[in-house]
Amino acid sequence: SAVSRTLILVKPDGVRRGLSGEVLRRIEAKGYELVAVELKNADDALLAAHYAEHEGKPFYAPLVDFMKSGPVLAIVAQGQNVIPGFRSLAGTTDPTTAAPGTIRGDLGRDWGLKVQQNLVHGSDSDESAAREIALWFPTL
Ligand code: DAT
Ligand code: MG
Repeated sequence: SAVSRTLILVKPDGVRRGLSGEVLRRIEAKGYELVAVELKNADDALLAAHYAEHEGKPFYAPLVDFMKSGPVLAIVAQGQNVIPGFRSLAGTTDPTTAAPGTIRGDLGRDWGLKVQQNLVHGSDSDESAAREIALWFPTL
């Protein structure tokens, strides 16, 4: 299989809690290569495009508001099977039940808020990765 790239975000909760380095450490410890890393303040247009698949869902508006609540660390990582590989490192969506050993399982929890603040995003397919990398890193 070919080397691929994925778009990873340390969400505002992760940046606020000082976990950017811990997420980068886990990506690198797994053996993935960092291609681009940049702290960004996402705007409505970027987030509407990034989360287009979720438009209309009840958590969509609070999710976009949360993603604008502070800076996001945007990362492009590269390696064999990095797309499913990073999803595996991240753990399942709900941090309460994400497996121990994963980023969300070890470091995330339910804070009783309107949206799941689960520390990281990772692209879920080749198509999503290409689309999301173009959105977050248009010059890459
Ligand atoms: P993932 O981030 O695991 O790919 P997703 O793409 O289904 O999950 O959803 C995007 C984000 O939206 C997710 O990271 C947290 C939030 N979210 C998803 N489902 C939710 C729900 N039922 N209630 C609140 N927030 C939710
Ligand atoms: Mg997703």
